[in-house]
Parts: sequence; structure tokens; C-alpha cells
Amino acid sequence: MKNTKINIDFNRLKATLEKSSSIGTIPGDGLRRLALSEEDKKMRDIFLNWMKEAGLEIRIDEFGNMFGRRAGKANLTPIMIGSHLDTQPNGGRFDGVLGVLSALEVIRTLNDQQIETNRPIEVVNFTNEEGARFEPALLGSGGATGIFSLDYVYSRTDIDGKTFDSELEHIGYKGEKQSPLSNIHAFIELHIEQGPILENEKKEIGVVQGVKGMTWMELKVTGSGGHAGPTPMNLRKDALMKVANMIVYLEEKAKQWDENLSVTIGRMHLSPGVVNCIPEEVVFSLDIRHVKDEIREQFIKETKQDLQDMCEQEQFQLSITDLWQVSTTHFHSKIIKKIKEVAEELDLSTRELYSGAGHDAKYMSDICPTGMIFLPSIGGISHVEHELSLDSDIENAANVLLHTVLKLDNEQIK
Ligand code: HGY
Ligand code: MN
Ligand code: MN
Repeated sequence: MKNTKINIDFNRLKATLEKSSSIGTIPGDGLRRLALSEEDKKMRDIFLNWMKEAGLEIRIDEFGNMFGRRAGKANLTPIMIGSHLDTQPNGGRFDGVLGVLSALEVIRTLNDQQIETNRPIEVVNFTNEEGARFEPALLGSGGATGIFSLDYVYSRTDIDGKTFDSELEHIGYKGEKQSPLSNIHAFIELHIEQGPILENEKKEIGVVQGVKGMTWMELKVTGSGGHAGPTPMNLRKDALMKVANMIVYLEEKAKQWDENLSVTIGRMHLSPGVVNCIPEEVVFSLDIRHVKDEIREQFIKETKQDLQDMCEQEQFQLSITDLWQVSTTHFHSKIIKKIKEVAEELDLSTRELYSGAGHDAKYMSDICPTGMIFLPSIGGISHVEHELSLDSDIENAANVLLHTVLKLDNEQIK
């Protein structure tokens, strides 16, 4: 840390992070803290306590989003900072968590330094950012910003058929219905990059320009079942063999299409799903992302047609369900500028980039000036147990968050 008046207390942030890293642990240094699970509840309870200890005014909304407000001198619109505490089933210790705990550290530092900001500062933990247990992603921030209706969010079910509604009730975080978030001065989210750019280019801070657009779909291929033994190969309509061809086609088309296009099949279920029965039906997910909406949309249009043709040619049925889609988000130019200024004032090297990962900042950007601060991910990896970021990078990014808040507190943005 170089030439600045105040710093966050990194040892305290590290201890806070270590406490979080002990909730929902899985082998390989990872975390399994699925939204609205017992582990999520445990972490929420601890975070709630930390917010109370920091003297914050607590608010929990109908989506289980947790807010903690530190009053400002004047009753101005707040600066909001935060991210998510839920993880992937094989998640790491930093994705989302760092954004929430760094926000808490900013509050604790302002308290230590007895700094009275002009504006209220609000810390937030958004529910179900990952979309791992309840699809799609960003249900908490999407609900809070009025994108998703309460009924839609509450009706989402996990793999066991449990609803968001019942699970939120069960963990005791179903708050009061509130009107959609509005009148927020700015939202800043600190997050690990989850990609290789900052590390490869040896840059300390990522000044995020926006979030890539993405589409989630579910495809169901239906063929014919049968006995694994006596059924001749040429008489089969094996849904899994068909899907295998479709996947090879998807990979080849994506690679030829554009190096910035990503296509992922993350979830698959086949039935009947036993050794000696020919798969009759396969259901699988498709996650398609690109920073240019028109490129992503054109790829999807062509792919849908090609996959239909591939199935019809051999009398397979294909049904495609659109689960979720968001267009590319471009963050507020003045916020981007401020984050860059702060990083440079702290003598930190910067790199502007778009995020390939989705974030709550995407929906917050629809309702207020928004920006993100990235720190490097070791090996550029995330959504795995051994996701890792260096202490020095964590400290740098948290200080950029602190000073961005202070800079925004004194300046007009609109
Ligand atoms: O899907 C995403 O990019 C985020 O991790 N939820
Ligand atoms: Mn995240
Ligand atoms: Mn994630």
C-alpha cells in the first residue's frame, strides 16, 4: 500500500475472510454454501451480527437480500457496496464473499477513523447470485431491482423440488416486502476477476467496463428407450448418442464463430439413467455468452435451427426452453473514471476490461450509476475449490473500494 491517508485494516479483513472460509467447507479449500442452505444461513447469521456490531441499521427484504446502512451527515441517496455470500456447489472462498466482506471492512474502517460521510453508506449481501441451486442467477438483485417478480422468484425450485419461498422461510430470512431499489447514488462491487487477464498482464486492479450478455437455455432430446443388449445399433434412437453429436457440433461452431464466444454445457440429466437401458431422454443446459449482443443472438438463432435439423433428420424430438437472458451491461463512465483515478492515486496498475462472469452489479446498473473493481485470480480460475487471490491484491482492491466510496461521497454523479 502506498501514499494514502487511510487504509483498511487488512489483518481484520483477513480474519473476517478466514471465518467465512470456515462455513460450508469442502475438501480442497473450497466452500459449498448454496443459496438458502443451512451453510448459507450460518454465514448470514454471522454477517448479520457483524453488521450489528458495526452499528448498521439492518434491513432484510422479501428476497432475503441483507442490507446494513451507516447514516451520513445528510439525508442524501446512499452509496451501496456489496456482492453475494452464496457459492457454487464446488465453490471457492473468494467469489462474491470478498465483495461483501470488503464492504464490511470499509464500514469498520470509517468507524475506526470516525469519518462521518455526507451520504449514507449501505452494505449488501444479495441472495442466490450464483443461480446454482435456484436457476437463474442473480435472483436476489434481479428481484430487488424489479426485474423478477416475487411470484417468479418464490416459485423457483431446486433439484429436490424445494421452492425458493419455502427455503427462504426455513432459514428465517424472508423479510418484509419492499418497493424496488431506487434513488441510489452509486453501487460499487469488488470482485475477483475469475479470468486470466490481470494476472497475465501483471495488472493490480481491473477497472470493469461492464458485464457480457448471456443466455441460459435448456434442451430436451427425446429418442426411444430399449434394452442395452439385444437392440441392434442400427435400430436405436439413443438420445445420448444424438446429444453427443450435438455437443461436438456446438463446440466446433463456437470455436469457429468467435474467440470471445463462450458455450458451456454445465448440467445434464438422462433417463432412465441405468447401465442396461438405452437413454430415451436427455435434458441439458446451455450457457452462451458474448460481449456483443448481436453476435450472441445470431449464434443462438443459427444454432437452434441447426440442432432442430439434426434431430428431425433422425426422428428425434428436440424442445428448447429459454431460461434466462441478459444483454451486455455497460457501466457508468463516470464511475469507471473514478475507480481508475483512485487506483492510480494509490499507485496501482490498472486494466479496463469486461466481465465474462455475471454479477449483481449487472442489475444494479439498470437503476443507478454502477461500477466494479476486479482483483487478480491466481491462474485465472474460479468456480473451483482452489480459487485463490493474493493478500496484497485483496488489500489493494479493498483500499480502492474505500477511497472510491470517499471520492463518490464528495462528488456529484448523474
Ligand atoms: O454465472 C455467472 O457468471 C455468475 O458466477 N453467477
Ligand atoms: Mn460472483
Ligand atoms: Mn460465481
